[in-house]
Amino acid sequence: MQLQTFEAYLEAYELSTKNPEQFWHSIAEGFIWQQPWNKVLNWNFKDPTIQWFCNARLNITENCIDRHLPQKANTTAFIFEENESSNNHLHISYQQLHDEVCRLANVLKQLGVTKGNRVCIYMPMIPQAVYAMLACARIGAVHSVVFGGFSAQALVDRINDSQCKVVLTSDGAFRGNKKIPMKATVDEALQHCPSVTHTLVYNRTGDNVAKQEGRDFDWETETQKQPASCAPVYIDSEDPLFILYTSGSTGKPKGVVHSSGGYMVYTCYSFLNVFQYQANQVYWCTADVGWITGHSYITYGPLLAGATSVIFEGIPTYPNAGRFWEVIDKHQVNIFYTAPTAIRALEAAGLDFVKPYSLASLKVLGSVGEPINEEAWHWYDTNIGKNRCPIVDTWWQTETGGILISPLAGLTKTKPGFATLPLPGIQPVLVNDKGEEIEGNNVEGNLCIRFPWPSMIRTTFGDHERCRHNYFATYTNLYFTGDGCKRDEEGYYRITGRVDDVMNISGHRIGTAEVESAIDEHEDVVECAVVGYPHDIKGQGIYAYCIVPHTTKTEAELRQEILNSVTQLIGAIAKPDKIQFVKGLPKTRSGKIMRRILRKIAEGELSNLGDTSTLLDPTVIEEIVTGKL
Ligand code: 7RM
Repeated sequence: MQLQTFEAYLEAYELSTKNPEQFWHSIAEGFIWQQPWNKVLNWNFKDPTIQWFCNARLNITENCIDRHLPQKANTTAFIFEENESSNNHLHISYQQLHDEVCRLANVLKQLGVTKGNRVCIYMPMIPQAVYAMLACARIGAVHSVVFGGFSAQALVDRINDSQCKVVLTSDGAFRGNKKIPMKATVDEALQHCPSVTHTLVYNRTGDNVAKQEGRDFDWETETQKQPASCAPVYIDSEDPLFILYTSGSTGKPKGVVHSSGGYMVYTCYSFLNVFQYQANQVYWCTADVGWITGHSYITYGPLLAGATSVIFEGIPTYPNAGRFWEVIDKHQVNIFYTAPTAIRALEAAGLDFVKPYSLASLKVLGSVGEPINEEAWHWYDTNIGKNRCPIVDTWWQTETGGILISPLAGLTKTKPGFATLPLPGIQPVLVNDKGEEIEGNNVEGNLCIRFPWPSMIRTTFGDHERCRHNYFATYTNLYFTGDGCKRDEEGYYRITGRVDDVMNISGHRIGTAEVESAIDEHEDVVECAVVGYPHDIKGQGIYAYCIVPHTTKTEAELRQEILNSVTQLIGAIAKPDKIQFVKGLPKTRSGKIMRRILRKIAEGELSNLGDTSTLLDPTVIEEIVTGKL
């Protein structure tokens, strides 16, 4: 399954495009299936219908855990590094992982959860979050992890959309020098979530939290009552494994649905090949389990590969900006996978925070979530990798389930800013706005994928039409990523960023429409428009233009209230960096806001606003430009 040379990659790539079914068939044979498939692939992008390993049955946790027990019962699956550095860090062996997951799965059963039921997971970055995902998968339940930074309202929207029955949470979370309430947020949300019958609350911070008799149960009390074994429930390869909500160009986040069999095969394959994980190495992905990176490359990929990984509860800058480097030395991390925004923030903090650490254990560095600028790439390469660790710039999406375009560490020659080449099985295509394929090298276009891969999105929960419309309708017979992309003279891919109304703030995907509708909730705001603009640390910042014709408040008061509204409706990650009050917005005669112009202004490209002749009232531009923040 693991490619050893660049030539082997080229060979695998060729086979994977000439005969994808044969290619994936032989990779899938490396897993435990309760029942084999009778057809590798059944698909069309018109509906879309995508089925991998048809009619096979499996349980992914058997592949993540049980399969490793004969050899690795005492091998560490996770090293838990707490928010506050301590010497009693926790090593969780594969056997312990097995026992914890089984006990929790038994509790879920007792709470009435059965195959196909949805379970919401709203947890800090602690091992229990991973146990929670696996416990669901153990019994065929579908998990929906909601990032702990989302607000009660965001939780309500996600719980109700997929009708979750149970919520797994904790009293609170440690985050740097702060304690973040979680159960209180869940309580607030559950006033509006009739589908939820029970919660299970893990005691992390020890804070006193309200318990509703009959509804809320204590995690440890309940798990301790259960036996440490639970037979895996076998499900169809195409039965859903999880739902993960992600932002698109409308105000309502969509529930991306991932399957079980295909997702298993691809996350394991991509993990082993991109990072070139070797037995006994220590791997650390700094993502939160609330994002797809946490799902595929903290929980499933590494466990499927039998790896040892670090789970980190803290933040990069607490107690100081040397925290990542301290943890790398402490646990002798070999493979380190993080986001450009973190790299830029730590670069800004200065090299004094890097100097105390040797970083000699590092072998491979990874980047994910947004384009990595060349400067950050070189800083990472020089100061962290000491010019001896390949950097894998991994391009992928919530919808793709796994890494699609990336160097294979040590095999593919890297180039700063380039995600380089597609993994085996991935057929990228660049198209122009008419949907015509742009062939050859040294070209630029919209990035699409021509052929299915095992971990791709199957549907958007409860709304298959939305899935079709969003990803498969823009260009006939292609999956459209929403990203712009260049292919250079040697065929290397460089992702240039979103071409739709999705922003990427510190690697978090946020729709402009979501932020707009949160701002519009303010009673004095009659209309607003939100765009992303370049930000030194975050990659993109949020720029909001608001029309407030009548108000009794000062601008400072209004700004604060708008920020509060966004925090309440979405979460602090979506707070605008800049709010400009304007009299009007640039609109076409048909009333459409011309974001292109607003984006240019926010970017500071004032001399080159493009064609403004179709504007209803060109004078608004002048006012906006004059008032630019
Ligand atoms: C994994 C993840 C997806 C969007 C995607 C891109 C951007 C992600 C890279 C990247 C340039 C990269 N999933 N993106 N990785 N852009 N280079 N290596 O981030 O669903 O949250 O976001 O992120 O725009 O479409 S996501």
